[in-house]
Amino acid sequence: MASKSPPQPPTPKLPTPQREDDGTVVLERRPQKVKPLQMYQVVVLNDDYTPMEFVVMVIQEFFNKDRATATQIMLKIHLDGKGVCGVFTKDMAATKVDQVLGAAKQAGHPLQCVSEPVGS
Ligand code: TYC
Repeated sequence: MASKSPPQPPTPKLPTPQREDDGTVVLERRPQKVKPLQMYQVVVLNDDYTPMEFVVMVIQEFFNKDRATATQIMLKIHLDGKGVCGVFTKDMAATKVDQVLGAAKQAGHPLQCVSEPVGS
């Protein structure tokens, strides 16, 4: 069955090229109207009680990292106090935070996790 094509973003209107007497083509600069999507980083925090192995498992499971990468990130958090596990849209970052906090709560660990806008 033929399905409807998804909605397309508006096509940007290009400035009309102006030709000077000497043949030079002048294009007016237009300000960019589409602002870049604000992305959010999911930051996991260190604590004194959550087992390292649990943090590695969480990073592997919810941030799709292999074991070696997850271990590196966990050790960075352990040493620096916090570390970025991934960068997402606002909704997806909130979902990741919920997943991490839910898994930690279920396992009885105090692991904390927040999302914050990238670049601020
Ligand atoms: N500091 C914890 C320990 O020594 C390990 C740990 C690492 C805990 C990273 C939380 O986000 C964390 N058991």
